[in-house]
Amino acid sequence: MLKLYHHPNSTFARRVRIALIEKAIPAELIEVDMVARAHRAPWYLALNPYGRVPTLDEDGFVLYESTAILDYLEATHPTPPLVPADARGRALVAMHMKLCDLQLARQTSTIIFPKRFLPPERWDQELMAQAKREIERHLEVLETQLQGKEYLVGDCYSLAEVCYTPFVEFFPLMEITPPPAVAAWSGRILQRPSAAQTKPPR
Ligand SMILES: N[C@@H](CCC(=O)N[C@@H](CS)C(=O)NCC(=O)O)C(=O)O
Repeated sequence: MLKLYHHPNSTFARRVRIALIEKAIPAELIEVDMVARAHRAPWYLALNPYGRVPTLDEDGFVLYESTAILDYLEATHPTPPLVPADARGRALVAMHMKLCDLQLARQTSTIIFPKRFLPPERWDQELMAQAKREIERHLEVLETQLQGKEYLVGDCYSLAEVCYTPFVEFFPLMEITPPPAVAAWSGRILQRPSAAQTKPPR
């Protein structure tokens, strides 16, 4: 049985929970009590030396990094597919997954971690404003790519959308008004049952 170490408020772990639901893969979800710093406890560091969630454990095979886990689930549970069949389609999905991490996830964390978990006097407003500008620039690129399309690649919901879902959730908290095609696309992906069932409590 597959085990997933996660936290309900974790954006990166949510990606994996979404894929598990989309693919109807049975898994035991183990909540790591991050408030109690269980992710820094020796037992957890023995699994994932970086002390982050998600971590997957399948009969002793341990894997961390959400995108690596998503690729593994796709390889081991190819139906229903979350990547296109052709090489170019797959490469485009990989490109979007990477760009989501580089151009949105990192900058989103800079803004939402303080907003969700720290009092305003501890916010680095300058850093947060810079992150917001970077996100807005990235959304302009996505806006162009999404013209006339419902999804980023091959016009099918894919791992690219799985990666983006937890981060587009926080446009309102980040006070970001996405351009129209990005707004429609985010609404579409947030409406999926897999997104609704994994919505973070906070
Ligand atoms: N690149 C990692 C990022 C994972 C990550 O940063 N997870 C956060 C929760 S959303 C975490 O565990 N943070 C705890 C820490 O860094 O101490 C992935 O894609 O899995």
